Amino acid sequence: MEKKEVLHQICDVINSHQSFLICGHIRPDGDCLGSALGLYFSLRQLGKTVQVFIPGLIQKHYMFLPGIEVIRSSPDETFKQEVVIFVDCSSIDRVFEDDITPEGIIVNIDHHQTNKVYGNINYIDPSACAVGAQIFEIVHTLGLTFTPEISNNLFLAILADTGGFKYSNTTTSTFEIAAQLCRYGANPSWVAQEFYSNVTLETVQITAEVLKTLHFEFDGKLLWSEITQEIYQKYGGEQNEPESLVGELRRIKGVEVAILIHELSEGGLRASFRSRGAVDVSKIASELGGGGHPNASGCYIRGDYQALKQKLLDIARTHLSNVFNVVDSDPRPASEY
Ligand SMILES: [Mn+2]
Repeated sequence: MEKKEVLHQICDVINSHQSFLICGHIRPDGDCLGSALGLYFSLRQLGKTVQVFIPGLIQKHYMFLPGIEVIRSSPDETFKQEVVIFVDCSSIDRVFEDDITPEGIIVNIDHHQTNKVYGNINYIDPSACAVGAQIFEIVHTLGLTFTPEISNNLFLAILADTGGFKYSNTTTSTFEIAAQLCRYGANPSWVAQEFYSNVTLETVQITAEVLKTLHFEFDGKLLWSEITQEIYQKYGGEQNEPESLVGELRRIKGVEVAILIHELSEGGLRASFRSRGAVDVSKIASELGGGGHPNASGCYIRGDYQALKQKLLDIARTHLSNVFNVVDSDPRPASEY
């Protein structure tokens, strides 16, 4: 279906219903939060009844976002919505355990290639730099006023998912939308200052621990490291997770794939994968039950941490050997590079 047609379908559903539940994925990132809140203020402007549900912890450096206080970390059982709008969620189980589909018309707005197309209406656009850019189109099509609340939230969504306009998903349209948002009252220096320059000391200390133990393989093309529960416990827990650290690891010259593995307190692991482009890391994540983009993906698996870590690394090694035609991996300590 054409994008214009989907946009109009979504606007029709919005205009013809009164109560909405907006859902974002567990451990939300900037795109998820900014998109959900930008949409929240837009629906409120239309006089709709709206709730926002995003499970799990929200990191401290997002607390400046207008409307952040309306987000519920558990669903309100008494709320009966007619429409559920998922933002930035490749599958329903990113929000609801056991993939339980909530009541109502399901609208799925996402830009992940690996999206499971689970909605009654699906607006999936892998060419969109951020879901925030897709919400921009919706708000525009609805003919609403872009208030500073909407504009700052959508600006953060785009800033976060493009790595500050640095990643390959940054296009002419990204800058056009960002420019429009600034015209409508988004304040880029304020958003950037709040977002990038409010990390806790503990976050920096966790970063330092991770950087002490870097594992290079394949002649430096693969770099992986881990954050164990021991590290988290030493530095105030997972709310101090260094969010963009895996992206920093990818910056090291020669690194094609960077992997950061987090040990879960409940047993198992969560991992983020970043690629420079040659290796499609969404395929690695998919093999582990996760998903994402070709250059940025993730997975979450319960079980024995050490065993899962080895499995994950073996899968990653296979993908790297396929791309680079290297049979032998060459594990060397970081000091040799
Ligand atoms: Mn996103």
